[in-house]
Amino acid sequence: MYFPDNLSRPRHTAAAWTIRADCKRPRLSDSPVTPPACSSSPAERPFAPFPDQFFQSRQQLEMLMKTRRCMKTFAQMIALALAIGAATTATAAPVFNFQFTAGTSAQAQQGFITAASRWSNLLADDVTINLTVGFNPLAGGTIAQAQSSRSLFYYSGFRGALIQDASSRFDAMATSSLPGGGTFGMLLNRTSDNPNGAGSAIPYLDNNHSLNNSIVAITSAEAKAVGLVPIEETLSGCIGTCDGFIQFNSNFAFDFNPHDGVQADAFDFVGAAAHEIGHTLGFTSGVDVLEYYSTPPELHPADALPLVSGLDLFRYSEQSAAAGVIDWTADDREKYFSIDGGATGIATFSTGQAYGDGHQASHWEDDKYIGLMDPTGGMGEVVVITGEDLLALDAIGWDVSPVPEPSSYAMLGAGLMLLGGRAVRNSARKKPAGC
Ligand SMILES: [Ca+2]
Ligand SMILES: [Ca+2]
Ligand SMILES: [Ca+2]
Ligand SMILES: [Ca+2]
Ligand SMILES: [Zn+2]
Repeated sequence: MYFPDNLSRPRHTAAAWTIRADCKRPRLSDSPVTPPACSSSPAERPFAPFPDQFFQSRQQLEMLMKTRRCMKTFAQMIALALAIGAATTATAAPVFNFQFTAGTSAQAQQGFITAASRWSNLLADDVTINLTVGFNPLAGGTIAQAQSSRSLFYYSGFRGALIQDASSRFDAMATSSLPGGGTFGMLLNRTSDNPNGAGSAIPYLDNNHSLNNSIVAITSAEAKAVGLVPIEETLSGCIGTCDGFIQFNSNFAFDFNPHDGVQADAFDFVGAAAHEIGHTLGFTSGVDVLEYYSTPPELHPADALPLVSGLDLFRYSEQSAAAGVIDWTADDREKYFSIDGGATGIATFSTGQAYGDGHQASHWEDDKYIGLMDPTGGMGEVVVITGEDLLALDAIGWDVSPVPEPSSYAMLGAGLMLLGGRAVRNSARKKPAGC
């Protein structure tokens, strides 16, 4: 993938999730095969990533060991999200326009609509998001496929739009953490022009004000949320113009009604659909693309990868924060979400499938129960939007509605302090006890 000098949009490569038959340790692979018919013990359940793709071809499935302690953490997150949601009042909200692929069942259609309403109940941007969604038999072990439209913008223009759009105190922090002027620096690796050697994993500081320091790749839904006008486009599979295309595999077992819990042998359809929509809204990282193009002969120079996402502008590591820049490397060093220039880590991100922790960088760190944008979800697991998910979307351009009332506001602050304490400046990495 190489971009010409003019601002063309990135190419989208749909990848599919597949499951390789391996009862003890199921994995996703590129070869479509039949999902294993495993029986799962209460303590160790097969775990599937949320169905998505972001330019990825290599996917993995992992096991989850759930402890009571983790469940408690998760319950606390749910309580936090509910406390925020409870204060919702009528205001402007995103409108989700659905096109359904032929054969999508009524309950699946309703599942998508319910998932979207979770977002529109929490966001106040007066925008229309066009999604083509489907629930159909897909080949082999593919659980689902999804992709988002993106447009490239000059960083200076995007930053200006974010400043104009700022409405919460978190927005004020986030925008003031962004470098002024027309470019931003980053810690980077694996490019063909890495000064440590072509494709080297050793991070280097790229602060040379060139193309990849001047351009950001923003999902079209997120662009709308900050008042920018994205290129109208369609994606393979979409009906008409679309901001996202999401398709679930009807060969898998899904529970369409999470209100009474999710069946132990099924995936939470509404939660998974909300997760996919979350990517379309802009919870994504260009590091997944860097990974994809980091193996010879696919190596690219830095300027061929002007794909820093809105969320990546708040992606830091201890090392990048020390250098005053974001971290856009593909490796397994800890990366975290920060809206104060890296001083405070709010939550940790996944670090990549090929060179990181095995999960797409477009997610929170796996199994920390940070939020909906966790990379994996298990059968029987109910997944919900948390304060961390909302804070991330708030920072990248969404209006989280309403500005939380004092009680829930304080709760959000408490949540932030709690999470900030787990992070990042300590070189000693501490997992939450019991998880
Ligand atoms: Ca550069
Ligand atoms: Ca998980
Ligand atoms: Ca905001
Ligand atoms: Ca907005
Ligand atoms: Zn995902």
